[in-house]
Amino acid sequence: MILIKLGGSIITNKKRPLSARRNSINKIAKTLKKINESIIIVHGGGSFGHYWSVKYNMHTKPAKYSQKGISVVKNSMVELNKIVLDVLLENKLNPYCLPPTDFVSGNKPINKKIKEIGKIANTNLIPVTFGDALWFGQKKSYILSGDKIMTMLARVLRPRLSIFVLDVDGVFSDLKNKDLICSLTDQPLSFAKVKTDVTGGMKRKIDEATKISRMGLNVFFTNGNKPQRIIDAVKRKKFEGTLF
Ligand code: IP8
Repeated sequence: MILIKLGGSIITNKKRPLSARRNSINKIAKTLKKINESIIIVHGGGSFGHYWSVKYNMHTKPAKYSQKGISVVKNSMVELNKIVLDVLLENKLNPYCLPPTDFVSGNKPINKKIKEIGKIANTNLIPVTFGDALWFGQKKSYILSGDKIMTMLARVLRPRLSIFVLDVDGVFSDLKNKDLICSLTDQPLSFAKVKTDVTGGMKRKIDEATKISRMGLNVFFTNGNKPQRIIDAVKRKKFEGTLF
């Protein structure tokens, strides 16, 4: 089983609110068609969910955010999800839409439901889920990142490979020179102060990827603008990106 996170920066244009990168999604879908293993897809919010989360000042910490905000963020994620599902269908893949409310209660994963997702993936359907605004209980809500969903799913399903598909080649040791770290071992990293999105950008991804790799599982960051790299990694040909 291959677990794939399509980052918001690769499936949307983060510089333009509410604009999907249909071409990129299409190219990635064509690539996924070449994988002969069960796949689960998680996608991020990009210029849909993040745009509205910022407008309504909503974050990953459960709090009493605007009710309107919850609705609007959720609605935008459904819209983006529909675009992803449509492109997958156009490419004759069989997406099976699963909003995170299907397997998360409050902020706790429901393991029985996650096991079911594994079974669905084994029947030639591709479960597709996404980061979302979720009800937490006691009038609180929060933004659940797709990166966190990756960890929830990996813990129960133990995929052979978890791939984070990004808009950059992988993790850079130096942002200016773009020095790519090809292999990350368990060493503490320090982060440059860069502007991130509401769920924490690259740092969040690295945190979640580290958690998954500590479960004894392989995690790989790669550039979705070069989708062949996804296939090369899946087919164990070569890893062009950052391997955890
Ligand atoms: O882009 C966050 O998911 P992420 C989704 O995977 C929203 O962090 C609603 C902002």
